[in-house]
Amino acid sequence: MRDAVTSLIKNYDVTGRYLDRDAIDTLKSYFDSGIARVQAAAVINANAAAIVKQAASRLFEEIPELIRPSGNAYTTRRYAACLRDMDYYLRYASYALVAGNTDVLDERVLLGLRETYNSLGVPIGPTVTGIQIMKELVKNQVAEAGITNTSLLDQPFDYMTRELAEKNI
Ligand SMILES: CCC1=C(C)/C(=C/C2=NC(=C\c3[nH]c(/C=C4\NC(=O)[C@H](C)[C@H]4CC)c(C)c3CCC(=O)O)/C(CCC(=O)O)=C2C)NC1=O
Repeated sequence: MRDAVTSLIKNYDVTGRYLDRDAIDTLKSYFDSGIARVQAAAVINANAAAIVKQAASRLFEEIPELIRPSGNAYTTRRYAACLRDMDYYLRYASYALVAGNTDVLDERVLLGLRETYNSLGVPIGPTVTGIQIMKELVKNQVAEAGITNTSLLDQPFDYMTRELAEKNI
């Protein structure tokens, strides 16, 4: 599992280079955004349960078929599995946000996920919608907490949706 710093060092070490201008710029921008990343992670932590609950109810409002008898989130067990999955996406997004790197998402979340979803008939499109709804809710809450740099939040959520959606083709 890597973060912005360790992945940069690895790239330079492979070719035995000192940290050049580009490396310094990358590091500087990571450290400059560090406080905002940590503050946003704290907002997520303080509101995680509410964010998941709100995002799920918006998702089921937008796509009510999911919780109808033929839907994948129908039955209490599957409904709970769906909310648990959303909670996973939110929690790992907060890790990737602090790390400034999506490696943790590849390693812990996305590896083999699509195959699992396909074999269980969990629909990818609505999952992507659920992740995007959480991103919006988080960005709003983070902005309300006075953190202006909310675009930092795009990367982890967009990465998960891109990886899930793209490979579904
Ligand atoms: C930390 C990394 C991690 C992830 C991401 C993960 C996902 C994950 N979701 C699963 C199931 C599931 N996932 C869903 C999710 C949904 N159904 C819908 O219609 C919605 C679109 C969506 C919620 C947004 C459902 C309903 C199941 C149960 C499916 C079944 O058993 O039939 C399963 C199968 C095993 C199980 O039920 O626990 C896995 C492995 N597990 C992990 O360890």
